[in-house]
Amino acid sequence: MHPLTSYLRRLIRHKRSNLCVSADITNADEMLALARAVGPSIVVFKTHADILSGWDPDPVHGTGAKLAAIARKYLFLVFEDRKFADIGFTVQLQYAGGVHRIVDWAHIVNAHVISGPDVVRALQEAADSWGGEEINEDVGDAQESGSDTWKLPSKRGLLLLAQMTSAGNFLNEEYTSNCVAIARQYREFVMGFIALKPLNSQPEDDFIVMTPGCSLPPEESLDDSEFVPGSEDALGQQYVTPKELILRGCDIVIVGRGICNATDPSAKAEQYRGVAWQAYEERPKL
Ligand code: BMP
Repeated sequence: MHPLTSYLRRLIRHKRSNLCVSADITNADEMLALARAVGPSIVVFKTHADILSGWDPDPVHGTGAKLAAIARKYLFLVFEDRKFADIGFTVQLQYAGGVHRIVDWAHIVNAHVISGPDVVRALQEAADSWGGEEINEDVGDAQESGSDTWKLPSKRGLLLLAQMTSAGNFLNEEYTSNCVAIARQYREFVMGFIALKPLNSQPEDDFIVMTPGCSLPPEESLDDSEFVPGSEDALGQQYVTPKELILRGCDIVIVGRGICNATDPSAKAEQYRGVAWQAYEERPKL
């Protein structure tokens, strides 16, 4: 199993959380404030670094380093939703270079395999040659864990976009099964998928599935920041309830605007955590 997958599964049980908050906001300091506010309720914090104004590129005191420190304090993983999709040579530069130097601070990234399997090999090479500043850093200062020591694995992980939530997308069944085949080829780097359901079908498969397009039903939500499950936003995003996604077998639900735009994001994240965790506990165990 990928070391970050076993770490994440342990975090899920420890924090009683299957929640990833997606920071779909446009200012770097506000993104960091959101990470602190929702930190206790989540196991993954998803970013879109390229939508942020005010990104500080300083490798030691900048935005990425601050986010990584918040992640260590509250015990969650950082997932940069970069959706790499270019040729291998270019994605290596996009992953390790530029203003964001994503590999330095994001434990997890994702990629489309539309350009073929070498995108995965290229990202893996870049991850393997990363300096690994966080190598086995002791993050045991985290709250309720008592004497439990949390060793963050030094490896980076990748999710493949095997299915998408947007109406009319072109990721058909054949494409999805090709993603699974590529993931099996690169098990030491690929942790799992962005998908609408679990995709494990062989005994040795232990891929994580994270699923966006998640919204509380109106009777459970007092906030009008949310979209009604079964409906779409104005641009084709389709929603399902957290309960349904977890009962389907998804490991982690991803919530963006439902939490970011709520009047109290911290309370809202806690509400989503509770609903998703309850469904997880109700789900028959394998
Ligand atoms: P929201 O909960 O506000 O709809 O946000 C969903 C988030 O998940 C966005 O950041 C989007 O980029 C991401 N996402 C998605 O919605 N569908 C996909 O198929 C893949 C994604 O990464």
